[in-house]
Amino acid sequence: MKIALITGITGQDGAYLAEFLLKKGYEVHGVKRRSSLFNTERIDHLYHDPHEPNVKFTLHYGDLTDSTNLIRLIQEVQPDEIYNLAAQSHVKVSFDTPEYTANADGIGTLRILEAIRLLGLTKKTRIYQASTSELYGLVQAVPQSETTPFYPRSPYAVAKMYGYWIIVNYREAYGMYACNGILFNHESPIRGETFVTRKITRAASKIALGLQDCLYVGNLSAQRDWGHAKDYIEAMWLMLQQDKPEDFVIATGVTTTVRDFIKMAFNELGIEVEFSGKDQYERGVIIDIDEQKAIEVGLNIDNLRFGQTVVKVDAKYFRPTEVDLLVGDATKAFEKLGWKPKYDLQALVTDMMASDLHLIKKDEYLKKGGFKTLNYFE
Ligand code: NDP
Ligand code: GDR
Repeated sequence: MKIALITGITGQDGAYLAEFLLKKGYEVHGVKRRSSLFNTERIDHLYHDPHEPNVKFTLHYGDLTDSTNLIRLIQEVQPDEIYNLAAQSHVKVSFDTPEYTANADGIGTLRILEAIRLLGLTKKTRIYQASTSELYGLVQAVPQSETTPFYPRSPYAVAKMYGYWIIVNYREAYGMYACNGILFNHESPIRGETFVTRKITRAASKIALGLQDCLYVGNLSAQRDWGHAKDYIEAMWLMLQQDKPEDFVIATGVTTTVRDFIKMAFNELGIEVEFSGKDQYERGVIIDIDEQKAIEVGLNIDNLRFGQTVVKVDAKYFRPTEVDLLVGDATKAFEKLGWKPKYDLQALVTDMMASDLHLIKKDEYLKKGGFKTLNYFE
């Protein structure tokens, strides 16, 4: 039985990957930061009381900023594979916490590599590094592939650039099986709520149910290559099963603006939104309602009216430096890994909208019944 150690287990990708590896028969260990709340909602369904026999899923307290903790953990677990998914992963937040982001996302990667080396595990332990399309930053060429030059545009991307190159360096210097997955944006129903796709699917559901007036966003013209996280975690695993370690771009090859993502999300509810105006003054307005579809998904159409402004721009969401256009060329992964995404953008939006509409209806139902929901701060 193979043993995997996942950092960032409580995050979107960590949760999907843990489930995937357990299904493959792995013993899975996860590194979890101490927090004042459990913060295990994404992995609760995988957890078993450690007193039960044959438990295959174990959580350990740890942090990528703590070398001794990582050394001790890796020594204890003796993993065959490490998936380094932990990171301060929010690009906008990295402008507010640049030093911490560099420490966790950049030096954190080095700490894991050094732990493997110090423990004499360079020939045993394979490592996957969560690299990112943010490395491409300021557009040099499209579509972006493994050979496109990097030009990072945020403290997050600069920290990840260090992570990328230290992986390459340790592979070359010490013969370690270490690879970078240069993953383009991937989303899901369990995506963090402050990333733009999830912010949109939650807001569209709330607006349609009459619980929120308007969605405030930043740059509507940014273009992203959005895939489904369930497809992307499979590529991570495939990268560690090859004869030799290599870096791979993982992407769908299709790019879409934030504006069009919003339209698609509202469309799932039978609501057509049109945009007009420029820059900070751009607005999204309801221009049509497919009443039959709206009723089918459980909306009260009295909550909605033509001409209602449902999207506004708030400059506070603009970034000091933006990444305008990402679209990936994953030909190498298609050919060498045999990887292929199962979800296209429409299937992703449908999945996320169905899930958020359900969650928000459930929340409302509980509130009406007098029960306090988990969203204390709403
Ligand atoms: P999330 O933000 O959902 O999860 C990040 C995880 O890292 C969480 O478990 C978080 O813990 C943990 N973490 C943060 N800081 C530390 C630290 N100092 N020590 C230990 N753990 C820490 O990210 P995703 O699942 O979306 O992404 C996974 C990885 O892939 C990240 O490295 C991200 O940068 C990268 N990536 C993501 C892409 C995407 O589109 N999703 C695309 C390309 C790369 P906690 O729950 O306590 O906050
Ligand atoms: P990104 O994802 O920065 O690409 O990083 P995010 O969803 O935050 O932004 C995508 C694009 O949407 C624009 N945008 C907004 N973004 C947010 N969060 N909130 C808004 O209100 C908003 N309005 C417009 C952004 O400016 C941007 O252009 C994600 C993370 O998962 C990284 O960890 C990962 O490395 C990259 O994807 C690939």
